[in-house]
Amino acid sequence: MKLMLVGRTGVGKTTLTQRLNKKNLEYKKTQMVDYIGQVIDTPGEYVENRNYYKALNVVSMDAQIIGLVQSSLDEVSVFPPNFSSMFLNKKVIGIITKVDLKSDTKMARNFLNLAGVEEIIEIGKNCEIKILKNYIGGANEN
Ligand SMILES: Nc1nc2c(ncn2[C@@H]2O[C@H](COP(=O)(O)OP(=O)(O)O)[C@@H](O)[C@H]2O)c(=O)[nH]1
Ligand SMILES: [Mg+2]
Repeated sequence: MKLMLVGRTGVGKTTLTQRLNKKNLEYKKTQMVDYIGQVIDTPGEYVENRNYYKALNVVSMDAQIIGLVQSSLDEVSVFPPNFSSMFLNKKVIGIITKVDLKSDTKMARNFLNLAGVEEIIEIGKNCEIKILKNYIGGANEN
């Protein structure tokens, strides 16, 4: 299954993409949509600027799971209420990053629930990402 990551610049989408692909964590700002293995890493601009929502929607066609990525540190959210409804027939999950820096994820959970995610997964620098690996690796359908 393919997982598309959506979230503002700096939340940790590329870091997670590289971890899921066991790549070296060399820093790289995503300028375009990156297809790396089963992960689609999208630029922050796609969700920061509503003019790009259409592009996000087109790219989402290749994915079965959409991960809305929110940092536990952020006190604002780029996701409007019910943002998940824009992805028809997709499993939309929330991913909270940087829980190693701030373990209180109440605010991030609230933002993601408002956006309409089905489920929330918390990750941090040294924590396991097995659940996400299972999602994309699981049945290995395409
Ligand atoms: N402490 C901590 N730092 C993280 C985590 N995820 C990403 N970062 C850092 O956040 C910064 C931005 O990450 P990046 O993956 O480039 O974000 P992107 O713009 O969403 O692709 C980098 O310095 C990462 O090392 C995390 O879970 N914990
Ligand atoms: Mg990036």
